Amino acid sequence: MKTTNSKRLFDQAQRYIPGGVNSPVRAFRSVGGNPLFIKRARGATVTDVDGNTFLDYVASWGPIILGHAHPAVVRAIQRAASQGTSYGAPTEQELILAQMICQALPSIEKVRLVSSGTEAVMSAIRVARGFTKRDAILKFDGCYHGHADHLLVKAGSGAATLGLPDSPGVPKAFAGHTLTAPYNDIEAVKSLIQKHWRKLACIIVEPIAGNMGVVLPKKEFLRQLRTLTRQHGILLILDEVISGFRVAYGGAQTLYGIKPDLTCLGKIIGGGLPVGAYGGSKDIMDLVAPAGPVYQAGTLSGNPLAVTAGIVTLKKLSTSGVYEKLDRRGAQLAEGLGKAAKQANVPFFQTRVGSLMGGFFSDTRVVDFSSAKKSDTARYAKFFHKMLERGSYFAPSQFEAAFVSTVHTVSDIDHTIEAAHQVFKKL
Ligand code: KE4
Repeated sequence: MKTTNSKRLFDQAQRYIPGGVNSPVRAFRSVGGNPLFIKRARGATVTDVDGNTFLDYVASWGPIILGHAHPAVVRAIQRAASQGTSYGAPTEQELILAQMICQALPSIEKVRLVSSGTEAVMSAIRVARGFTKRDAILKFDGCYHGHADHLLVKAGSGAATLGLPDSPGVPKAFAGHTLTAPYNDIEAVKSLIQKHWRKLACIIVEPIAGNMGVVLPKKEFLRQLRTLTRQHGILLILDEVISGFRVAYGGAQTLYGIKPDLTCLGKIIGGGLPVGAYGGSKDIMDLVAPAGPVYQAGTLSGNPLAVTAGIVTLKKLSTSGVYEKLDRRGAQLAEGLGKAAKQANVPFFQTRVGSLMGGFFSDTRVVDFSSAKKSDTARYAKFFHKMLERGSYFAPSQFEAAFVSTVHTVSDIDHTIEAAHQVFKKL
């Protein structure tokens, strides 16, 4: 596969951009080799600067649920751009998107739009601290909630991939307010709450963990979290930046019937443009400036282009049958990969909710970060490159997710499965 242009650009980029990328996981560090520079994308495929086209299962880490350059999304962005790109003033579009989010997720009575998932989580935690007047937070090992200082404590995703669970530059004092527990370990949560509940403002969790690979919540785990937090006046924050509008129109909270105090969103609600959001009950969200004293602001918050792309995307997702179709495509891919692994006698532990899925080269169940880390990441790296050579682009890290979109066809996925049958035999 010709990659000379990507290589040339990567060499140059490293002179001007740390690691040559604007987000660590893109650098292929955990799978080896050089990142592909993408030139364009359309539908289910991306094409790199050397003209190689791949079926895309990265989906820009989640946002591209309708496929790349969806005509309706592109037209809407073009129309919005012709009326200006940013005003720094309220617009009707922001009201429409806020209403759509509140209608989709009944736990959200009021929502604030920001420009990234990190900003959404950072702000939600600040509101939780302001509301409870407590300082400590509890997160789960291997969950990633963006790169705010107090969250880079045993984070998943890029931090785990780079082996920097406690990133330099995070003052001990900041990390000191962050308690951590193994994902799915309710007993560990109980003992931490017993000791610290008086200072615990919130527990933040990915209802379906997507940053240590995809790890599903044990039955009752989320419900037990909800009960324990309610008993101790601790707010429950569901970080649905990945799962929101991905696994269901109402996110994982609708799927699992959990009513959080605050929800963080991102990715899909911006239709591929920079966006984040956090929301919850009126009495909590009315603490946010200017309604209340908890300060949070943003030059490009509610940007007209991102909001327009988000509105069109959510409108498409709200039509009936979309999630059933995403689930069918997800099942086709997961079952195909599972069969290929089985026929090649390769241990492959799979997880899936709808069009969000993961696969670990592990012969044991993966239920948390320590079991995820036991998987054979070297084998994953080989899988990644061999699938790339055969035209399918998966996440360049074992600690990420795979996604299918509404425009991956049955034959696209069959093509990937055929490649997988060849690849698993060579792992
Ligand atoms: P952003 O700041 O990257 O928009 O969102 C942070 C974030 C928050 N919460 C969850 C559950 C997330 O998964 C993320 C970001 N996800 C990673 C990939 N798993 C972003 C990819 C990257 O870091 O380049």
